[in-house]
Amino acid sequence: MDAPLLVTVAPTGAETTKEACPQLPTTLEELVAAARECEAAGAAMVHVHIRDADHRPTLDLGRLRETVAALREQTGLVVQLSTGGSVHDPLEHRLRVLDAAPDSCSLTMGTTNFGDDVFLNPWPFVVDLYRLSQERQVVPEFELFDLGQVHALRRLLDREGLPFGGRVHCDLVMGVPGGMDGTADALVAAVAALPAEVTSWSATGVGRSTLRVMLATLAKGGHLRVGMEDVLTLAKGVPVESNRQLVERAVELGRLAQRRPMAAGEAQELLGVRS
Ligand code: KMH
Ligand code: ZN
Repeated sequence: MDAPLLVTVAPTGAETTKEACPQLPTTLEELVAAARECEAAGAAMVHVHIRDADHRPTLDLGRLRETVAALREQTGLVVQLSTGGSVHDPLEHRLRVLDAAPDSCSLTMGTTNFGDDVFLNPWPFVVDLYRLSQERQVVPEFELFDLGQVHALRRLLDREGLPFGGRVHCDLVMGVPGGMDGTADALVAAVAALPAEVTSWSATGVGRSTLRVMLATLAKGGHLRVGMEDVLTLAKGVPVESNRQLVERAVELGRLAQRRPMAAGEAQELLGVRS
């Protein structure tokens, strides 16, 4: 029987403007519609960044709560809120994201140069966020932008124990200018270094690394994250029109690798989120 494949969709992100990409889902209605389409196409988890009324990134708690409620009501997807936010969000606002009580939250394991900006994740912040996720019973997805962060994950688990739910899921975010390169070689090195406690992992390749990271991930038996947070073209000069296209492509490549898209219920079990 084909092995299950978790497809996570990251539909919006915090870096692309609505002006640059009008098809980016930035309103709650657009986000929910994209999530529903992506679930129908085979996604089981959604990684969420939200925008304000002017389509700018925000961590407004009221909007976050409304978003979690709408996604729970209108989809069966595992709802993961970003605690990374945008590179401009203060650390205390990023901690507050857990007040919106998502199923899962992203948790980046270290500071990364992010293009011309800095994505700040000092160790004390990582520990505070991790302890808060344990206390609030929110399952973290450890985001790993470089090999040093893989080692930092080992240190965190050694010192602070397992996450809520007892599973350890991480996502290799590859190809960010400042992080690890989006290549098969880098992926193999990162996977080889994952701590023994890791129970599942996915990867995403940013920009033009997206396809080679996807193919390398399938070859190594990992799961996939795709979406307009990470890539805006299907091929050179061919813009992505909807997140659904990216999920469909991931599901199709998965089928070729004899993997079947996991349903949301299976993803809950895989990740150890509250059901
Ligand atoms: N927007 C990036 C600076 C996450 O969601 O946790 C960080 C990011 C990671 O997207
Ligand atoms: Zn994100």
